[in-house]
Amino acid sequence: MNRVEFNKELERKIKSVESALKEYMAPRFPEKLFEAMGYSLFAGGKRLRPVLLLSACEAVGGDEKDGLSFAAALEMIHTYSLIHDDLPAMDDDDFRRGSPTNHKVYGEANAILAGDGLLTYAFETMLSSKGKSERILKAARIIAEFSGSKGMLVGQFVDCESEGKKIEPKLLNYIHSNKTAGLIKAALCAGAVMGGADEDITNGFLSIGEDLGIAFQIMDDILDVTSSTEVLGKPVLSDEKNEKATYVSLFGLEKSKTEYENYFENINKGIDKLEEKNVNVAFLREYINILKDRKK
Ligand code: GRG
Repeated sequence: MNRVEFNKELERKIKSVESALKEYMAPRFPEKLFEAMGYSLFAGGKRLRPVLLLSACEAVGGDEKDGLSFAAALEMIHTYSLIHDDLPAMDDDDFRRGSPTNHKVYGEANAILAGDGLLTYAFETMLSSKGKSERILKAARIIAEFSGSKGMLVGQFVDCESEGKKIEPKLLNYIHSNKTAGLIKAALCAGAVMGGADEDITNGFLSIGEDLGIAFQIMDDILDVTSSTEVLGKPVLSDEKNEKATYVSLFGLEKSKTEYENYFENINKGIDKLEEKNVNVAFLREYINILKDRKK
């Protein structure tokens, strides 16, 4: 797949996700609640998790329509997590995706409800999908676990509990293997399941998701100290403000960059293994390696 074909395909996938989200989020009563949910959902996210989900689904021979409602639902869950993470009780941030945070516009109570609304609506969306019910139930369960009791929620909890404390690298990895990698693993595994992958192939995606999630967090920590508010669309140096241990604060900038490279070496080995098992990894490989150079 050359760069022109890749760009065209990426654009097409993002457009599909945008129109699915627009359809699901058509205004309804109470309008203000759906407006608050849509405000953050359509604030300009990269749509990373939906694109990963669709790529995994197609890589194992599935069709885009098999994964689309799950891709949209996962973006709803991701957006809920950002709305709640920005609340005064958590990171207390004023800007996200280049705009004022949800609670700054709609007030704290409505922002909590908008997040709750996106989370519950995500499950309504997944479980209303058309397709093979066995796959739908399995993929919805994967997303439930990685968003909650075996993923993001647990990581966020331990992260909040660790604020202001000196933590060991092992705990930092535990936090991000759950918090940030949770939804990335959910994207790849649920996409694979919706595309009809067996256990062995799904586990291959799981291991790529684990490494990609941690690498994604390492870059987030690097950008927090090296980028600017204008580029990121959110405040920089926020980890220091919140007294959060990060890869950079624990290992320094240079070692964090080396670790980042190591994770990508592993990710590419994981992709090679899937390719050997006849998974069509062409788009996924290109996408993941473009993500490596992300600036925001
Ligand atoms: C509230 C249960 C709960 C969890 C919140 C994910 C999270 C947990 C908090 C966000 C903190 C953070 C900035 C983590 C770094 C990784 C991350 C999730 C970055 C944002 O994701 P992107 O870069 O954002 O995909 P866009 O805006 O492009 O969607």
